[in-house]
Amino acid sequence: MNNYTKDLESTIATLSAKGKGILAADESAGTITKRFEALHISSTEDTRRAYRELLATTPGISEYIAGIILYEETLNQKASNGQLFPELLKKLGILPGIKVDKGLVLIPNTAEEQTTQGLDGLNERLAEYKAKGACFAKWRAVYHISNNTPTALALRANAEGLATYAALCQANGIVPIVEPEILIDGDHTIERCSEVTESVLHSVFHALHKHKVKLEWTILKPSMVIHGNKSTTKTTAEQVGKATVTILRRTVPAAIPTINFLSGGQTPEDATANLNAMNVLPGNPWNLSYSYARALQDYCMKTWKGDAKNVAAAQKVFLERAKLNSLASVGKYKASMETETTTA
Ligand code: 5MM
Repeated sequence: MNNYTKDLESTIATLSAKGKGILAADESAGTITKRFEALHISSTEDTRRAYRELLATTPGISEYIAGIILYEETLNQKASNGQLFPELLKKLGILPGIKVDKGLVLIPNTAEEQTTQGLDGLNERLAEYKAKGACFAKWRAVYHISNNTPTALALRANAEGLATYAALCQANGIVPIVEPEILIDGDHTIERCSEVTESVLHSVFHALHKHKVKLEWTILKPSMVIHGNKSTTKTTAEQVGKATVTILRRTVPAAIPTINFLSGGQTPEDATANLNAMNVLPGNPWNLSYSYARALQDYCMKTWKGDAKNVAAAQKVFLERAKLNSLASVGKYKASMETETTTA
């Protein structure tokens, strides 16, 4: 027990609420600039602020979104009404979170495998983010699938990073989102993805145990078990749902209250259908929900186009997409619910 027990319990209860998920709006300046430029939207501090404000202030969104992961720039920004984002979100019934990793670096002497940096000074940064209102945090580790990767070295380095970060978060009263992302890039089969996901999750939970991370106050944000985006063998939502739940049951303790998936480059419709397919399976001990960035935002950003006159239309598209994912998180989504509004 630490002084922050009440904070951690209250944050995890809010983020695990049935039918709700998390919005990842923590794209670093480089990533959001790439997304904006693809749509001919200029990326400035102000356009990034305006876009994040559009998402946060979507009328009714707190029914489907319990928390938003912010990038540090947004945590320190004021919305157009003069309120700082963390304050604005809390008033809207949404918990503010913060991405705390500092991106990926190559692991020398490997086939371009990567690990995540940002542990130096993290304790101090977490205390500062907590004082600024952040209730939860996110750290992403990345794994590449090939015949020879991920290597044991990459598994160990990334698991240690995730667990060190998670323990520091809890010591500062912040709920950690532990995000081991197995990239969808490649021609691998769903079977190979199953094998890799089992090894990755096993190594992550072993490290969390060694670092005495309290699983009851931890959120897992994994990728789904799915075929590679260049694979010639495609899989159905039912196959993805079953394969993902099979591996989660082998590796993730029931003490984890909620698993919130990343979308990882799947289409918005696939990410929703695949999540639904997991939730129609009986007997899952955890809440299975979403923490999508692209799958929640893609159609919304395309509708907005950087133009203030499109804000209401973009918010409508975002709300509809969030609603469909909320339905999928309780196994009540059907492909026939997709309309032109949800797909813009
Ligand atoms: C928002 O994208 C996050 C990574 O951003 P940077 O590469 O700019 O640091 C990423 O961690 C994201 O939160 C997750 O991958 C989920 O996003 P998707 O688009 O996969 O749902």
